[in-house]
Amino acid sequence: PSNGGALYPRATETRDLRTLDGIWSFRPSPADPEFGYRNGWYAQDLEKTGSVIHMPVPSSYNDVGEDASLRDHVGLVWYDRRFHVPPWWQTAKQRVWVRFSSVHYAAEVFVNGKSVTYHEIGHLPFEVEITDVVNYNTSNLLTVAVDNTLLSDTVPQGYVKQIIDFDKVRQEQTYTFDFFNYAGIHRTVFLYSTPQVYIDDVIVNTDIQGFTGFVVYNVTHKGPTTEDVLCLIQVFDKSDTQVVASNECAGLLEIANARFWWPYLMNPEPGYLYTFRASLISRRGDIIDTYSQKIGIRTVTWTNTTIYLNSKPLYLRGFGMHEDSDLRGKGWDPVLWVKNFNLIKWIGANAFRTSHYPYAEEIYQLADEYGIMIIDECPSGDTDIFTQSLLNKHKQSLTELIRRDKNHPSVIMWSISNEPRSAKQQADAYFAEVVKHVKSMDLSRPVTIAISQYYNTDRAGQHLDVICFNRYNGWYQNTGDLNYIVSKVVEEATEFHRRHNKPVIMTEYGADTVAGLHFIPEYVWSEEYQVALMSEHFKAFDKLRQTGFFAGEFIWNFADFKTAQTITRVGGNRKGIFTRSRQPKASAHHLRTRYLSLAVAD
Ligand code: GCB
Repeated sequence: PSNGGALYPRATETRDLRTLDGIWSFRPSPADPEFGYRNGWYAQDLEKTGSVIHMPVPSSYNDVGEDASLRDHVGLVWYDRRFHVPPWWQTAKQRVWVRFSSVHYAAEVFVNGKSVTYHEIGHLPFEVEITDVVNYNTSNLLTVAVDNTLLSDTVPQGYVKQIIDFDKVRQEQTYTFDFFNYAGIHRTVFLYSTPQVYIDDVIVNTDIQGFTGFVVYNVTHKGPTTEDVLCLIQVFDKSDTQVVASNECAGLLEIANARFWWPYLMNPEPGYLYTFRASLISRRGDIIDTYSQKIGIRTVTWTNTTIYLNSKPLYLRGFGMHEDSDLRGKGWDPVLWVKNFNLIKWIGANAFRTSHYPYAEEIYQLADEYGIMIIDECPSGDTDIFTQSLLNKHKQSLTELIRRDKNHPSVIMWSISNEPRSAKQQADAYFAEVVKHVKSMDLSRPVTIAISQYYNTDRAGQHLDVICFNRYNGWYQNTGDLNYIVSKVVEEATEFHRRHNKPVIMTEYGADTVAGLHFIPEYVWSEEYQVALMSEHFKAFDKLRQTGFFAGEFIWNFADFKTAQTITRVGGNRKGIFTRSRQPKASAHHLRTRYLSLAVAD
């Protein structure tokens, strides 16, 4: 695993950048995982060791073919492509890096036949320096072996069974979460350069007093130095005017009459961002390295009833989402996500949860720009068996998540799990430890779990700052009956607050709905039923809002998404208020009316 600062790769005056996205060669491995290794698939072009298919990067590989065996493949697949490193990178003594923004689930990377890194846990970036193994005068071979197998000690967990069918052996993968276990090189692959001495990390925290914004920062560097390295820190406003500067590599900046980062619709100018530019300077005054990123000045605070942004009480209105779309599965797609954000704004939401894993970094950058708040969830899914090895990986996923997302103003809360079996005895010590780990890295944001166990059996809530809960009244409970919803939702939220004395959010409720299916009176799976079920929840939320401890509502889900095949899903989970192609169901219009009216009250 990488141990660097995980800065998002950017080209600057001192750094170059190119992407390795495009069409790669691809071949699934036979069931024997050693087969490709024994036959040297990592050391020659895949094209030369057998037949290949074309595979787009970034994308999940599952849905681009016509073959169920590719969609349902369990185990290793191999990817490769060639790339050139510009010779001037060598002349300029640049270090050469390759960075994978996400490969699900595990990846071993080879350059010119040499193993250069291994990374486990999807949805998180990893980078490795490859200066010593690349050629400048000829092309280089980049090979990636990807394994989608989920076991009892992977994050998320899954189970694999060996199936013997006459003379054939195959693996069958099952898992407890319902979204499809898409796999492959899911996000952009970057080839980039840095100087020998380079900025490794930038950590920014912000505070507000009156009209003044404070930026507490720390810029760290790596690489051999014979003399002290100085820093030049500059902050620019939106019109590129420098508002403050410093020569300290770590310190406190004060911005008088600062523009603060506000959530969408809470302020006429939400998502105000400054540019924070850090440069390393030699004693002679030369610029050694420069890196820029956007920052927002805002505070997140919380009490036992309320979450505040810039000292204003927050009421979160949004949804759980997925990285999911036709053909590309979980592949990063700017078209999809600009559309998603336009729909989020259209509907008047101010937040979403990155259920149930960290999303592409570009999505957080867009959320920063638009003022959309994020509950940032680590890779998680219904943790069932609490072992030490799982705990270690769970902590590792949070280390990598916080390292990646710590500077985003949009990230206002960490979700350390979705629907763990938190009624189990071991869940208590397990989550105490996970929360302690998060707090050792970041004290500036509250920690939560989307709880599915009932308040009288859950053991994780006591360790959290904010209680989130998921419940499907009128769907999985009392199917087809809307009468219990108001009382059940009010009771559950009230009891969670009474026991823990913390703000409470409903992070999931909803009903599967086939777009175009209509029934009067409302009947399960119809658009009318989804709307009616929402109306009952709205009544409950309005009652709860008067209690003072209820901090938000998130419908499940933003859009329909793919699941494993079961008889409870029609082509996937249909709880979206948008279809998978992002067209509104009646529920989207219904939600819009509510969210826009809530926005007026902000
Ligand atoms: C849940 C899970 C979510 C599922 C949802 C459902 O509780 O958190 O991942 O998709 O229920 O629709 O069953």
